[in-house]
Amino acid sequence: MRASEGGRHISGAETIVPVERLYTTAGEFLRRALSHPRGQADEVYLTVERLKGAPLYLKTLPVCTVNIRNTHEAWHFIEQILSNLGISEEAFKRAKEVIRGGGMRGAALITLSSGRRMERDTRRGVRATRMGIIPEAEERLHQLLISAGMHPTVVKEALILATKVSSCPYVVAELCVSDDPDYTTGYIASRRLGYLRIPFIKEGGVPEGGRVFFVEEDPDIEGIYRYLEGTPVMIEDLGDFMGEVSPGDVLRSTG
Ligand code: WAQ
Ligand code: MG
Repeated sequence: MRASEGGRHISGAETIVPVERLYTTAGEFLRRALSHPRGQADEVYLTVERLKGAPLYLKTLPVCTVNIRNTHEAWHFIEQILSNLGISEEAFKRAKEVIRGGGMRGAALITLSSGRRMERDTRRGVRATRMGIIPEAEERLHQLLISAGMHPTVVKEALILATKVSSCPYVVAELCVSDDPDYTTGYIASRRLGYLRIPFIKEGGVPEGGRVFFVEEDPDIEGIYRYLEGTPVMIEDLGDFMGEVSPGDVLRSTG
């Protein structure tokens, strides 16, 4: 689903569901498009297609929440952790520009050392699509998120997306800030570190957000698009949920 108002991106969502859940899912996506905190859509596109080929089955990244108290601490932590993952200052600066600018429907691809933008269309970005979760794992995830006090839909969808993206060859890390003005927790995800939730990644009331996928220096762009946009991925199992961790502990584990 993608929804816009006067050409401005409002909301997007994707999933893979069994045929009998199509009606419910389409209704939920439509409701989301029409009651989004970013504004009311005046155009909504729903695309439905049968899966071509068998999906890849993955387990979600392990999840933890970094104990952060304000936006300043959040960005200080992000800068350090990205640097430990081999991401240059240049690439970090470019990523901040993308996220502060907002307005993209997809993610930016930024090379980790020279900090170059690699998307075919830098206004749209690359969109991770064709990913879902099998009903049994979804039920368990839902219970886990509710008892951890996390937003069940937002975190479920972000974790599924981050798990697919982190499994893409050439992607080293992802940085995400919601474009929902009231959702102020973001994350960094990578194969090495898992899914690190970062509270206070932005101030409340800010409608800008975005995603950056940091990629190796000479990436196979065709291959990245084919995998992220084309290859179906289903979550079939859940990684650990580890609660809160201190920024220092995470940094020491990567430093
Ligand atoms: N593929 C690539 N980029 C996307 C996609 C996608 N499927 N969906 C959204 N984006 C980009 C786009 O630029 C959006 O503006 C930006 O990401 C933010 O999207 O554990 O809700 O859907 O509590 O607003 C993080 C949850 C939630 C953290 C992130 O993102 C937590 C969120 P949103
Ligand atoms: Mg959003």
